[in-house]
Amino acid sequence: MFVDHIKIQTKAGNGGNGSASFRRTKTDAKGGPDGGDGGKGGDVVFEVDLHTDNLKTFFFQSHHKAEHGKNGSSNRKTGKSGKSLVMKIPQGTLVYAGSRPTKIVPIEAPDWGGEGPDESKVKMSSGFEPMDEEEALAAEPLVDLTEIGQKFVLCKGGEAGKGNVNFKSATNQAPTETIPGGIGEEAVFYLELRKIADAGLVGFPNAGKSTLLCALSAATPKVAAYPFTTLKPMVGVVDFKGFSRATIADIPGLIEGAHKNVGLGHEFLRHIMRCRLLMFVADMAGTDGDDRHPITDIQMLRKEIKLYNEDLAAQPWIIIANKMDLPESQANLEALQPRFPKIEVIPISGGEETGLEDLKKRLQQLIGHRPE
Ligand SMILES: Nc1nc2c(ncn2[C@@H]2O[C@H](COP(=O)(O)OP(=O)(O)O)[C@@H](O)[C@H]2O)c(=O)[nH]1
Ligand SMILES: [Mg+2]
Repeated sequence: MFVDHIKIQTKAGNGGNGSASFRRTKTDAKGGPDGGDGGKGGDVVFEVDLHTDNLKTFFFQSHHKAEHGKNGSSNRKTGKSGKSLVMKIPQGTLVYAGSRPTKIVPIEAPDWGGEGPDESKVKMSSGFEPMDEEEALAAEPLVDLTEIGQKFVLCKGGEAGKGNVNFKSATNQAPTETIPGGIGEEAVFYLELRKIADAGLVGFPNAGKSTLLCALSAATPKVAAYPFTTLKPMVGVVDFKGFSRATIADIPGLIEGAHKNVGLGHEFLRHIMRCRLLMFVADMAGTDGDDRHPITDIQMLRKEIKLYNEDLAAQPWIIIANKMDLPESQANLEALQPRFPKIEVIPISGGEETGLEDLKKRLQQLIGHRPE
């Protein structure tokens, strides 16, 4: 399963309460205040991870909480801070606010006991007011997470409470005053994985990918600036009849052994996942060497993709049978289709620009959409 957008709800830990306590020993029956501070609540944090390529973990669990801080105790003992929850997310994740904060008003309830404020005893609004998806996505994202290791705090943990030891003064030797721990933030977010294009071209070098992309695109394909990749995808916009279009990416780098991360293999595969449709371009004449044949070319490419990731292998794909202007191509086409009986094969010549109208019609049905 490949998940590229999802809604999540997160809650940071509450701060632990400060303690109200007085030193009591055999020799000192009326000791001063010794109530320690609470611990800080844990944050909820995103961290960009090289080995995470989609948002599927959030599909199975949409609510995420960090730990509460522990309460302070006598003997000036500070409560332990709550552990932050660090969640791994893929490069190119856009984070949108999905809620607005509302005011949290804790009532006075110093004796919460246990760990952190007991929310049933805290009078507060829910702390956030959810937005609907349309409203959330219309706004600018909060952050575009592009660097491996980059972190982003989604919800800040509550402040640590203060024990009565802090409130001793010349005029008050026995303060009972404490500050309860702060409430950890809670919020909703929409996550979206940046898509490179609607369709991605996959093929061996010289299969004719660049030529095809130029022939299909209204304007010359542009090198897309994707801060999260060292590959330089060329992205072209294909205009269809009516008010509809699609983007197609030519991402260089897929070679045999890509799943073992030879060359830029992994990087290629990670990014090709972000296309809705994979277009396998085959040189039907097998012009690129004596031992090359379009059937084995496609089989090898499919194998690379399967070995890398089953999710990627399950994504929709078609075969573009290219270079049909060359004499050997027709016989190879007749042999190819029965080998992939469930897969649509579209014969074209990118060089001669034949078959492109039929290809465009199919692409419109498969990936056409209104301009954004
Ligand atoms: N005969 C023929 N040659 C083509 C066709 N499409 C591309 N070529 C040639 O094949 C070579 C490789 O094309 P290119 O688009 O650079 O392939 P890429 O490496 O997959 O991007 C070039 O010499 C093209 O002129 C085609 O439909 N017919
Ligand atoms: Mg090329």
